[in-house]
Amino acid sequence: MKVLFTGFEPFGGESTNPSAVAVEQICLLPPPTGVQWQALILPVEFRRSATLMQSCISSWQPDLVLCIGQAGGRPQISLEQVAINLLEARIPDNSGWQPSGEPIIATGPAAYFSTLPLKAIRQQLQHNGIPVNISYTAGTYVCNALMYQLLHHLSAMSSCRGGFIHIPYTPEQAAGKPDAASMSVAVVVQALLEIVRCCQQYSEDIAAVGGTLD
Ligand code: PCA
Repeated sequence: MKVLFTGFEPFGGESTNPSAVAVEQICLLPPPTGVQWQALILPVEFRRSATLMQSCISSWQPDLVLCIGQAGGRPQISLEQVAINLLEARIPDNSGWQPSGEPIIATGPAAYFSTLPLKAIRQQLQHNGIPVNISYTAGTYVCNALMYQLLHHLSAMSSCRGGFIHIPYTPEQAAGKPDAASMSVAVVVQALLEIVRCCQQYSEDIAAVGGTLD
């Protein structure tokens, strides 16, 4: 199984983005038997992030694409269930573009669902003592747009699964922010490893009750 991880460059005034650090760190570890992995770091730009990811998918032909981004302020790993066809930027992206109220793909459906076995992953992370939820909103910024464009791209390919995972602030980022929850990069790396194992093990999701609206 070939696994492509993507992470993002820093944005929004932060000097680091732990999504990039985590995907680079996991790819330095020996992968589980039967797995090859690689990491791609993407710019926080609505259009270019998806173009770069899609050209990597076309050339490397992964079986699984796990896109990671930061949702600072969330207290747990968020397994995103849904990406919506909407660009609504609270702040400009790193190219200076600040779209509002536009579709990502004018002819695309309103939403796409993750094709990862989210409930099996949630169970596995909880079993390993890692805070996690299934989230029904990936926001309306670059992460949602990347997830939407990923799933649009994969909808034409039957053999590749993909989805998006948001991660909290690191303890270092949270240190200057009152009441901000955090998670170390080491725990995020452990979570990513468990997610890959789960995707190896489960071709179908398990039955369980749902997620939360954040
Ligand atoms: N998080 C942003 C974009 C890049 C990132 O890491 C988001 O949630 O849209």
